[in-house]
Amino acid sequence: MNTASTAELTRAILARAMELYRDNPRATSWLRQQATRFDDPLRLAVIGPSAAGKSTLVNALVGDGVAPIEPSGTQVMCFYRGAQEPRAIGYPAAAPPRELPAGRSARRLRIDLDGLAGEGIGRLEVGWPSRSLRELVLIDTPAVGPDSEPRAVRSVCADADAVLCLLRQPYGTDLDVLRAVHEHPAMRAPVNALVVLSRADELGAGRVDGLISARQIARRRRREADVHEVCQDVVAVAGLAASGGRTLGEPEFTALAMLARLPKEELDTQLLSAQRFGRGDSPLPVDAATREGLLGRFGLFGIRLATTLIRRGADSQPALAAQLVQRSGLGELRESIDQYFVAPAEVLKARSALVAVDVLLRMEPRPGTAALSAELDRALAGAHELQELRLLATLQAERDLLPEDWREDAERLIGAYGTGLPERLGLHQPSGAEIYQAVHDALWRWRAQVENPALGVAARRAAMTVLRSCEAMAVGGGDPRPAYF
Ligand SMILES: Nc1nc2c(ncn2[C@@H]2O[C@H](COP(=O)(O)OP(=O)(O)OP(=O)(O)O)[C@@H](O)[C@H]2O)c(=O)[nH]1
Ligand SMILES: [Mg+2]
Repeated sequence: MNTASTAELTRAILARAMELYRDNPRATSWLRQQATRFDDPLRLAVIGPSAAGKSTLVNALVGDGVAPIEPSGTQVMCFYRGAQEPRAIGYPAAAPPRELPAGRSARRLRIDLDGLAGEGIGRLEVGWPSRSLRELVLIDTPAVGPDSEPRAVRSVCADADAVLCLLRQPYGTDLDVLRAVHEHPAMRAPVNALVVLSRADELGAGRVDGLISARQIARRRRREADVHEVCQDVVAVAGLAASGGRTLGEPEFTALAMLARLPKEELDTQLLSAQRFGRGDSPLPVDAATREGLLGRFGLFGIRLATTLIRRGADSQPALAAQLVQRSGLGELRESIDQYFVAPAEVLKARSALVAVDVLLRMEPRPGTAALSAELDRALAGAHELQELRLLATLQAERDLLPEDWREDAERLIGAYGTGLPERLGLHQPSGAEIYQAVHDALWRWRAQVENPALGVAARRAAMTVLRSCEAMAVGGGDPRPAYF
């Protein structure tokens, strides 16, 4: 099955809106922007309160030191997109965009902001060569917390198709930020938000095994109703250790390996506090400037983790880098981003465009908007791919909604492991006949569940969505006998 139907429907609605507002240049330009966004990769905003670790996580995801960029000390929206060469464009609030000198050295972005001195900057666009930016545009955003105006929260998310909301505490009011994101009626269903328990090492009090408990907290939280209502998944990530791992240099590995050779108790004592580790008269066999550098790049926890991993056998720079990425939780976060955002990117982008048209119709009503608005509501409510995303989130959170075997079958059929026919059917390079048989079997299985009186209402509704996915496969799978179904 593909997502052409939702995408086509969206393009048609955009075209109708364009026609409706053809005499309004501001509205037309807004609509044109929405249309061109379809060709962009999915835009993912990293949001959260001050010092939550947003810029650090952006670096971890990009794999280089690109954030933060703060012209004259102000936080601005900063977009990172894939490019052949480093480049940067500043968008002053009241002047034309300006190209800024930008380059790369020692895996860091070097950017000259002098050309913007004294100007209020609206946003910055950075082009950066990174494999991770092929499928995503990442947005580093100014801090918003539970005390921020909902309008401020929505403005940092306005250009995003999906959000990573960083929280330092698993409980408390920080989730209110996500509630504000979902305030728009069309945004209610949380199909485009993940919560990241950032700085997860601090939840585990800095112990090397503390990340295990942070991960358990994340797992528990993702099943709780207040969280499930606003996001699809909760992942614990120690962002500083992750970004250190992704950008680990050979000299850093050498310094960490020298530390790892010390007797464990001796090193542990020196790692009790940043102050002790950084001391000028420290007995450690690594000079003060290098230690200072390691502290800034990895934090105390990152150094503890890295030296432990080296002792346990990660004895080369690539081995340690890979282990740091995995242990820090970044690997799991990437998997969630792939599953929830990258795989259904087309649907999420279509959804953003529909919501944007909806906003315009509400702000600038005129004859004809009511009919288009009704059509748009139908599109948002009826798009089957969106229903699949909602059901995936529900099945993740409500593990006992369906019996385990059925749940796994349902998750696969609605696209949890990929939206192509073989992935949905769990077949490797299937023949046409195998596809036909598997779709046919799935249809009968799920038709029976829809009518199964032993299931509750919610479970039967879930079964109905799965059945619709099976029906779509039957029609879209190239079967020459659709009448059979
Ligand atoms: N212990 C620990 N510290 C972290 C982690 N991630 C970031 N930090 C530290 O937290 C501070 C803030 O990190 P940033 O990445 O700048 O946070 P931010 O959310 O972008 O901050 P603002 O943009 O100023 O709101 C820095 O001193 C980081 O070194 C982490 O995973 N663990
Ligand atoms: Mg920042």
